[in-house]
Amino acid sequence: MRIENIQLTPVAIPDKPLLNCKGVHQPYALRTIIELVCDDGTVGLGESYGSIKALTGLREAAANLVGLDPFHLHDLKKRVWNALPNGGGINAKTAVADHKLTDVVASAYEVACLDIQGKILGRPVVDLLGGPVRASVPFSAYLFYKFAAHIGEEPDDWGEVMTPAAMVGEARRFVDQYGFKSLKLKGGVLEPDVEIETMLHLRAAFPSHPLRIDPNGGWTVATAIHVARKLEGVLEYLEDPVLGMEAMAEVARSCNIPLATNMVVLEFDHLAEAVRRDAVKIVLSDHHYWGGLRASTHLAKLCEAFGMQVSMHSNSHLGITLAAMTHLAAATPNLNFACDTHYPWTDTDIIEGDPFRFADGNLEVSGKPGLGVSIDRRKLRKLADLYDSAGMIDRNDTLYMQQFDPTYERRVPRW
Ligand code: GKR
Ligand code: MG
Repeated sequence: MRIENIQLTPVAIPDKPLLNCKGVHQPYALRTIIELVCDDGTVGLGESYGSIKALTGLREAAANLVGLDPFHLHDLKKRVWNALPNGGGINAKTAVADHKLTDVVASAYEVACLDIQGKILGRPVVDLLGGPVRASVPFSAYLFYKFAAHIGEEPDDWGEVMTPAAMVGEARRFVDQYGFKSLKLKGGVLEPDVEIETMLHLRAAFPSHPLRIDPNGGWTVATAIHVARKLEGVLEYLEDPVLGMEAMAEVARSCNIPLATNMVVLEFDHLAEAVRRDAVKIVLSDHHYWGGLRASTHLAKLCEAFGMQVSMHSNSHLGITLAAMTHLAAATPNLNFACDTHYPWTDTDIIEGDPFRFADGNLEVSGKPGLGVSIDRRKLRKLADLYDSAGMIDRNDTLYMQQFDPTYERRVPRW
């Protein structure tokens, strides 16, 4: 059995004006939907970034994958590396972290190959990763400060969330609607003391929910230490308070909260330095750049060996990604934290049938062959048309923020 044809469809997902330390989410988040079609008609699905560099890399590698046996994942990696000799990163200059193009492309196609393998064997992807260690996977509410509306639009039904009290309202809605039992706040947006107050309000309103805050490196070392000391005993972990391994190590030495990251440990090569400097206690895995689902289980094993823990990172995404995350989380024994997900912020999907529904904050692991999801062609067309009409090829939260506030400057750290 061989891969015969590769379809790549860039899509634009309507998004909300969610704030982070670099600006505000634009009206659309970009993704690429991947379909690998085999000579026997089996189709493997994947989902990856939609930035122009990622899309171009996926396109450039596609021709090299024709003829690949979908069970031969080492060959897949070799073909991707051969197709992209100049590699490079995928993110625009306005991002604060970058991911290697070869890792991103190999990861995206690996998931689609595993979907094919599962379909051929009649087994869910979780079984290809060692089988489930849990029947359902806990996810965390992902809280954002937000503007009421996009430029030129009416307020969305979440309204403006720019105060500690309003954030408790947002969290309440997530908890009531989806049953999330863990809360993560995207920080680095408001004055650090207001963000501390927000966490304290959340603690008072949800006394038994584990809490985290992630300013994406938006704080100086001094600010991070100030925040960490105020929130000792309140947070389960503090995610990327500062940029860079040395700065993370300094913060880690000065507080009693474990530090987590999806910004300083992005590749296997970064793990050794993180361990040597004792800079992080928790690495956030993400199958979109760690090399796919199998490599992400290897990351978890390495973390265990080094006495670190693993959690799971998310960007704006659709249901194929969520299905893959759920299989991976179900097959990762030492994943002891609720996974991040942006999915509830996305009011639309391209999968057939109903979108995923979190129950008690959890998703059941599908027992269907492969990832257990299929594409609704009409829904895919709609988001592909949106991509064509949106005229966006990259994410730029800073540029969009300047439409709200022309004096806004991108500064990381900001506070
Ligand atoms: O969606 O604004 C956002 C997040 O800041 C996202 O871009 C990050 O990649 O959620 C992510 C994180 O944990 O750093
Ligand atoms: Mg993060």
